[in-house]
Amino acid sequence: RPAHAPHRPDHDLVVVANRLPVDSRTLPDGATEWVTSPGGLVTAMESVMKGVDSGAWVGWAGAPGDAPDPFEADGMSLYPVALDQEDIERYYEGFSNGTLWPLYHDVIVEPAFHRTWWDSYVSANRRFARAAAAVASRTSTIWVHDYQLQLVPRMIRDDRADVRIGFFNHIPFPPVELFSQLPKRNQILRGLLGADLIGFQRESDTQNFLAAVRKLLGHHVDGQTISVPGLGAAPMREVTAQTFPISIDSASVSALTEDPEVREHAAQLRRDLGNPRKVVVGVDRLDYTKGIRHRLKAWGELLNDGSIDPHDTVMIQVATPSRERVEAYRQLRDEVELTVGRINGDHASIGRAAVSYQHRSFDRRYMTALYMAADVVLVTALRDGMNLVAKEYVASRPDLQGVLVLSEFAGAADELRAAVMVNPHDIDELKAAILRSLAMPEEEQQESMRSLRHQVMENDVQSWAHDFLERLEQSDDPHGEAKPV
Ligand code: GDG
Repeated sequence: RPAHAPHRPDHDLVVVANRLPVDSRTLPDGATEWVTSPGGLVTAMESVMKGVDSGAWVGWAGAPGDAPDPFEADGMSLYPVALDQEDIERYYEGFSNGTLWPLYHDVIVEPAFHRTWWDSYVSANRRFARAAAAVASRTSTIWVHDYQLQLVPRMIRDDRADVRIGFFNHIPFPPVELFSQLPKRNQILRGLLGADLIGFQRESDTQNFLAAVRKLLGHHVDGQTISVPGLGAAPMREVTAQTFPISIDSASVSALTEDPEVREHAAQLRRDLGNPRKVVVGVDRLDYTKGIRHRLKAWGELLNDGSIDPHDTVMIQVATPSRERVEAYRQLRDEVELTVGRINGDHASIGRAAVSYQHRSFDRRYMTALYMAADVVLVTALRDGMNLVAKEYVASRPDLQGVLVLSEFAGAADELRAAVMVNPHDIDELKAAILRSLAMPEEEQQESMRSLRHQVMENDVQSWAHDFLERLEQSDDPHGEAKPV
């Protein structure tokens, strides 16, 4: 389609995601400033793109209105996609975060649905697809990310039959019994099946997707291979669904713990808290999937029971602001802050909080310091695709100290078997797990952390991306010839 791109740039890898890795922010003098955008996807892909010769990233720059011109950052080309206020309300806050997000996370809150949201989802997906197709060369690989863009693989395929297309779903894929509730469910499945390879976090996600394709579309599925009938006279295509558990840039997180300034931050943090005996930490986007309320309930009860002494044990909860215009997130914030207020009202002393609650984001170095200062990290998600915080904590403990409490409902539970596993819905079990972690002897901590580190250091985000892209290369050659290496 030369109309889109008279001079098609030659990118080896084109990443398509809802957000660019940087957000534009307009300064008071009208100038534009670029800041790293939040969330797990950007954290993961940023380091992958550093290893690619000619990488492009297509995504939204985080502000409504016209898209800024394409620009270069960190050695890659960024192609902003425009979203206006209505797109943001309907495509992003609406269908993506009001319909898909709760439905894909086990209906923890009730999904809402409006047909206008769907229409906007379709048109926004088309805009991302066109932008990606316009910057892909004949030998490019296009890698589409996450639930906001599930129609994009098929839309690109319709436009550019000559490129390889991968899709990775960062969040869970629900059981077919839940997925079936989704209006437009078959369009979503067909959208995804435009890809050659569809990746999921956990084996259960892959199996749920395969079951949905079988039951709802009636396609033939053999192992992880789906036979997708071509349109008209086009031949049958083979699409693979496979599990690729995402990870973090483990070596660089681990290396940060050697940095004198980061070490000093960690020490200062404990001093600022009044040198408590134990520090317990939670780090989450303020999202109802993360189980923050369950965690606080358990913590509050432990203080009320007298099982924890607020004079020697402190909890820090970092709750990074997220989706603040979506009603369920406003409600969650109110409930969390009410609970924190109550706990502190009952148990804090002047000058020392029982729960130090931080509704803001910190830089990466400070986050590492926080993990280094944490005797226990609580990951109590009610449902989570993977949960990178769990892996970051492990990578931050080359000293082999510290205990990870991990929900079995986080994808990370499939790999991080040596953590203290919990069902966060069972408050008594959660309380017992916290007490056990606080009392765990050093040798036991070492043993568990050694095993966790082995897992996290061996399986980093670079190997995740490598495995995915290598598998994608093995899919049918779109040109019917060997691909130049
Ligand atoms: C989605 C899936 C999946 C948090 N607060 C701050 C901060 N963070 C960083 C964490 C971590 C990332 O954000 C959050 O990643 P998670 O994996 O915990 O969760 P989601 O944002 O929900 O991510 C998730 C992920 O995609 C990747 O596939 O694991 O299941 O839901 O890296 O450290 N970073 C900084 N300051 C903060 O205040 N710098």
